Amino acid sequence: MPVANHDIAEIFSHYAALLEIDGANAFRVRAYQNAARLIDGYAASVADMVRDHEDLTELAGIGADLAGKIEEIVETGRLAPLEELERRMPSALVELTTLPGLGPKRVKALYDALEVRGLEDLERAARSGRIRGIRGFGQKTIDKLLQAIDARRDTHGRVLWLEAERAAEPLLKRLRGVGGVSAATVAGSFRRCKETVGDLDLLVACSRSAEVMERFVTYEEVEEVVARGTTRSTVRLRSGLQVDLRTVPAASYGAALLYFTGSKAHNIALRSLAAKRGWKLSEYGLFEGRKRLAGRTEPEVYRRLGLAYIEPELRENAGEVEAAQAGKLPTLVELKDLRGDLHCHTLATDGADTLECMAQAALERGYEYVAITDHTRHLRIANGLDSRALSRQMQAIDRLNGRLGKLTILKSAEVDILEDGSLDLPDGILRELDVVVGAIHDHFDLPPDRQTDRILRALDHRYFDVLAHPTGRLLGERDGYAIDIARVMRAAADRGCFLEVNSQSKRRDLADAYCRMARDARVKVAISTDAHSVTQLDSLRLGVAQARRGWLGRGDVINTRGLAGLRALLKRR
Ligand code: DGT
Ligand code: CA
Ligand code: CA
Repeated sequence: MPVANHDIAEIFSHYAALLEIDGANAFRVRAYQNAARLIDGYAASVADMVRDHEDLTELAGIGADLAGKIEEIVETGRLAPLEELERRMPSALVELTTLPGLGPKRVKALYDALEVRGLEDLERAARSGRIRGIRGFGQKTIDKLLQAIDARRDTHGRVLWLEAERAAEPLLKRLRGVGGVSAATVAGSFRRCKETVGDLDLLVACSRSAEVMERFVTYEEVEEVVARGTTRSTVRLRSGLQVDLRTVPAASYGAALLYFTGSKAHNIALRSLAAKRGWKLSEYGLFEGRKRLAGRTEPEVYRRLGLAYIEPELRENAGEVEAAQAGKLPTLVELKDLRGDLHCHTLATDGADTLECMAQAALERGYEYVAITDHTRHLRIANGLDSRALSRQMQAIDRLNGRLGKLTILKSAEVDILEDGSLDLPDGILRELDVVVGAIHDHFDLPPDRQTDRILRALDHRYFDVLAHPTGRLLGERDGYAIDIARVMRAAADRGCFLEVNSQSKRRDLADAYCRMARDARVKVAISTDAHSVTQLDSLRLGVAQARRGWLGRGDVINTRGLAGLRALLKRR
């Protein structure tokens, strides 16, 4: 199997992180970080390029040294200098740097002074008070660290949805290739499109189970066969992810799919509904005594129970069963409803592709519009644009527009919301933009009322349109900043502003419950990718899944409008 771009990128970013802890030169660290981002977002297979002896130094930011390292990874699957470094320093230190208040320097200090080699050591050192002796570690910092360690433990062993998909796809393909298999899919939390997935639940409809099981347990990524049966097996993959496989005959596929999609709470609600009629619902079907009433497909089971079909994203027993009974389920937004993307970056700041490439990719995806939202000057690490640089980009957009078929590039920026709630660019240039997206990128620790006021002040700005990643959470890394989200929503509704549903796998921000709150507060959302490369434009489906989990319909989402309709919504200024 050729090495995937993503794997090369992970090795580089891991190497960069370890180098940084080791105190290496900042430019060197940056070079590996940039290379990781570039390769991860690159559309063609870098491994194929190596195989075809293409010149890797043609890629932006890749010099001869990096090119050599890429070749080494592609050819050997390893990187010798990284392994050398790992002999001196535990890899797990990298994870520690993602905890709040623990930069690379502090992690190194803890390692040198207290031999803190990972999360467990850190927790012990923090609880025992030994950490107090190290410079910069006051009780407040320690309390925060302990909280973060707890949060980490909660998500421990769960993976982001996108990682789960990456693990599932080759496995599904493998099982679909077995004779007699009529359907194979992933059920469980994955099918419900939760942000994170505990394990994968594969379901296969087939006539010959034994062969399917054999193909499953001999999959090359399997590290351990945890349990093996004739219709049910569990394995652990090399990545640590567990996978359950269940095989069923085609006649009960629908009932089994329903059962293994869950959630458990949803299943229980359905089962009690069946029981009220004297029926029994199980993974084998819906039965009256021994007579099967339904089971081949999911819609058939719902129909027989007197319910409208409930989409997997809604199956959390959060009112969906009652709504289905009353015929009051929302018609959920779909990917094909979206007419464009309102948040993406280019090479001008921290994106990996040029304006032209991003626009071309938007055109290829059939969009009517795409907003180019590069960062602004306050965000130095992303090379944020000042007014002059943004003006130049706007001129470039003017030159491109009209040459890209039906696509319109919207002038925009992801403007930093400064600590006092003012915007990072002067009104003169904000006025020229088609859409103003605003975001918080620093001072995450303000007290809740100040953080909320900061956002409200930004929303008050006459040119403000969309609040990007409204809570700033990063799944498995940090909670969102403390804000009064209900107040933010009321303010957005009053001012005619919009909230973003950010599609990045790690963000999924707004959370599903907040999407639902937004709908109740009559605030519309923009489903956007925040893409930093052409390939990331495809994560729009994750934002759609998130909006669906939050009960949002097409009408709740501004970028389901055509260009004229969108402009009308943005017109309040
Ligand atoms: P996860 O893996 O933690 O992200 O969450 P799920 O929802 O995928 O949970 P999992 O893998 O334990 O089970 C998959 C589905 O199987 C679950 O959503 C519903 C069903 N299920 C599992 N255990 C039970 C149970 O005890 N009762 C019922 N009614 N359903 C169950
Ligand atoms: Ca699961
Ligand atoms: Ca499971």
